[in-house]
Amino acid sequence: MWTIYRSVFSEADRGLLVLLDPDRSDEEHLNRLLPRLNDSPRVRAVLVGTSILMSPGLDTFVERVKNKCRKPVILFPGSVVQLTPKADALLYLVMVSGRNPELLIGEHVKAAPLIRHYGMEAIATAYILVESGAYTAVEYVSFTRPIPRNKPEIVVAHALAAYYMGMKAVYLEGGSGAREPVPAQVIRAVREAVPLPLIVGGGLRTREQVETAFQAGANLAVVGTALEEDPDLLELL
Ligand code: 1GP
Repeated sequence: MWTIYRSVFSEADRGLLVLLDPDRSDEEHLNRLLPRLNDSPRVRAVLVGTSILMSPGLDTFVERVKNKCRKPVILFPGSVVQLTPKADALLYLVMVSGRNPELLIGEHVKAAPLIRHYGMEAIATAYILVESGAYTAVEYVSFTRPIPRNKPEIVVAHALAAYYMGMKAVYLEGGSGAREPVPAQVIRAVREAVPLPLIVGGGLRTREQVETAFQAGANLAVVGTALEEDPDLLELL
């Protein structure tokens, strides 16, 4: 147990998580992107997930990813329908920034027997949505409001609560395709208050933005949309 957590999540280190949306990753895209991940020491793991899964065959998708890429594959599920035993681990996301009971405990109860059956590593992760300058899919689908981006102290209170509850990581999320990434001052405030691996994602498109997140204290930076648009960007991140 905790093999993936120990190898991928570290409070003292920095790395990239590459997010694959199964609905937006066709064979050509996988062929262009995945072999490069093997060669990149910065890439720690592949995340697989989306807000609403439109296409069937998640098992097959994860198998295809694993056939082409040696990095661990971690599920980043929008709901319980996005579980598959083919992955190496699961971000057991608790959307602590919202007050939607389904995303605080409901989906988790539905998923728990399957996780047990699969023998899968479930990494309890405080998922905190931060306002990013635009209305995002995750805001709409989750029926939650993001925390204002100019209120780091509110973000800190949520992250601390998750830490005291025993969660194993914090994910600061701007939303896929966010206009503005999570502000450095928010990342820094959480880093100073909470001794947990810190994941930051949403709207990261350039090396400068990724470095800003790392400098502020992120351990893992998630990049999805930018690599969907241009896999060549990986070398520049
Ligand atoms: C979304 O944080 C991830 O959940 C990645 O966002 O698609 O904007 O890179 P992007």
